[in-house]
Amino acid sequence: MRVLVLGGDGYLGWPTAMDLSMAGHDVSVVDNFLRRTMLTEMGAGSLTPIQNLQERVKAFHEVTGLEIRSFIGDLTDPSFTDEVFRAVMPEAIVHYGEQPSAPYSMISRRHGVMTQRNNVEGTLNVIFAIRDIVPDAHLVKLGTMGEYGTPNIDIEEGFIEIEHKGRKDTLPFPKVPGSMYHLTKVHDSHNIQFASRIWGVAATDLNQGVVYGIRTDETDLDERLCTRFDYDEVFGTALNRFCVQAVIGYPLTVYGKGGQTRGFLNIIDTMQCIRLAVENPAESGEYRVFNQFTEQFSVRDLAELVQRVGADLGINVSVDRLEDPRIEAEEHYYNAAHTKLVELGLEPHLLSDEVVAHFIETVQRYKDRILLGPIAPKTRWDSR
Ligand code: NAD
Ligand code: USQ
Repeated sequence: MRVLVLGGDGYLGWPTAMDLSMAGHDVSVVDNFLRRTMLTEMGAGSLTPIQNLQERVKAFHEVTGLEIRSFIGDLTDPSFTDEVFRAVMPEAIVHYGEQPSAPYSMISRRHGVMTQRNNVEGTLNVIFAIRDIVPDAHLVKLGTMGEYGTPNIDIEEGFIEIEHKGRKDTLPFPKVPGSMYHLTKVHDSHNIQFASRIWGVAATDLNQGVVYGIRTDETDLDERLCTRFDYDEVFGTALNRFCVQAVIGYPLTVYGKGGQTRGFLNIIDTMQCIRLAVENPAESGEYRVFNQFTEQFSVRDLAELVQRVGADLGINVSVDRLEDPRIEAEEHYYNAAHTKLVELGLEPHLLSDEVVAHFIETVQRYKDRILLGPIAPKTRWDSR
């Protein structure tokens, strides 16, 4: 299948492009290097020594003999987006190409507006390009579990059956997102569902949980193929940060009470989920939603796990309870359905002491590259 991976230079996009290519698909990627630019703005950088996109594509060809085409440009530019769609004529589009950080979107008014424009406008251009150029293509869009927030009821997969004043309907599950970034994913979901309803676009909205991990089958082939790995307060995610902190003896940064519970998945399972979604497409006019995570943990659970595994490895890990820089529930009910990808064939790689030990050992290889400055949380939800 001809697959276009938008955001193909990113943490998840680059390994996905390689994974789909190895699975026999004809892969092209698009990126404007926004992620690299934002890390420079934050004075931070990837733990892993990543190559530029051109070098990655060249190294992948040398190692596997396979070609990945690359297009450099901005999805918020409609003529660039249309040009890429006409050049590739994709049958499936995997859309990762957005600003993915909740803290970044909360730094200032400028960062919030930029995030909303980048994500919502880019996705609108993708929707219109599908409508006008490849109307039979399947859009696989990365959304987030954070669209739902933390309601005091079970979270369903996209839709909920409601009985109201004696009448029943199945409607989109209520959304209560926690940042300007998470809001963009809600706006995207509405726009994509509209495109399915009105123009018949086939779409899969993947409400993904927090991803952890650094290695996939393809990144292991050659060090030049490694993916980026961020651990700073703005772009690093919880477990990834905790493993880096453990390695350098920095007390784990648990925000508030640490009862914040989220869905998590290994980067290896992100690859599996995308392949399953691409190879089992939605029907024309269908808008389906999968909750993409394999298990749920509180931030406190994760810190305790890293502390225990650290002790087994002879590392003394301490845990710091910091004032929560975000405005969020620090203890709450959380029970989210996640069966649809398993029904399609997902075989989860669950978190265990061995997985964390292996993860910490991989981080140790790059210990000398860790910068201390960007680790402590500075971005506050209540800043002006
Ligand atoms: P990332 O920032 O590494 O990847 C996104 C890529 O898209 C970057 O390379 C960036 O340069 C590119 N991009 C952004 N805006 C663009 C534009 N306007 N035009 C062209 N390219 C653009 O982020 P990631 O962690 O790999 O996340 C990928 C996607 O998955 C995001 O949409 C994110 O919201 C979603 N997601 C990530 C996680 C996670 O834990 N990493 C969890 C749930 C959902
Ligand atoms: N947290 C800490 N300490 C830290 C970092 C985070 O306690 O050092 C807490 C946060 O307060 C939050 C939770 O851990 O309650 C998750 O935060 P995170 O930074 O790991 O993840 P989040 O901001 O939710 O965003 C990440 C990705 C985003 C994706 C989202 C999935 O960056 O792209 O959409 O995970 S979800 O959380 O399901 O919305």
